[in-house]
Amino acid sequence: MRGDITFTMIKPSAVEAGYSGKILAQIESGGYRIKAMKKTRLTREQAGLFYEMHLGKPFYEDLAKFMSSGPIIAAILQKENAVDDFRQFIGATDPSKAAEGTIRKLYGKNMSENAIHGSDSDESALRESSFFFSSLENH
Ligand code: 3AN
Repeated sequence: MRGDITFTMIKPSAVEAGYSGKILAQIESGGYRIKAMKKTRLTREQAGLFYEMHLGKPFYEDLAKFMSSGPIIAAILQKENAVDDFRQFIGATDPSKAAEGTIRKLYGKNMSENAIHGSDSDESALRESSFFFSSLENH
C-alpha cells in the first residue's frame, strides 16, 4: 500500500508567468487536498540541496540556478496513492511529451522549465515535505 502524501512545487517560471492560481485550482479539482502551502524563494545552495540526488548530472548546475531564480510555491498534497497519481496527473518531465491537459503540457516550456515538481517516491515525499515544512505547518 502506497502512502497518501506527495510534495509539489510550482517552479519559478510558472509563478512568474502568473499560472499559480490555475495550477492550484487544477490540483484541487483533481482531488488533492492541500495540507500545507507556502510561497518562498530558495537560495542557490538550498536548491542544490533539494536536488542533491542529481549532483554530477549535466543539468544539475542549471537546474539549481533556475530553481533559485525566483519565488516558488511549495505544497504538501494528500490523496490516496498520491505519489504515482500526481506524477501521472502533472505529465511527463518533458512537456512536449506530456499528455494533453496535464499541468506540464499546459504550462511547461522545456525539460527544466516544466512548471511543476512532483515527488518520485514516498521516501522523497517525506524528505521534500520536511525540507519546507515543520509539523506545525502541516494539517
Ligand atoms: P521529474 O521532475 O519528472 O521527477 P527528474 O526527477 O528526473 O524528473 O528530474 C528533476 C528535475 O530535473 C526535472 N523536473 C527537470 O526540471 C530537471 N531535469 C531532469 N532531466 C533534465 C534534462 N535532461 N535536462 C534539463 N533538466 C532536466
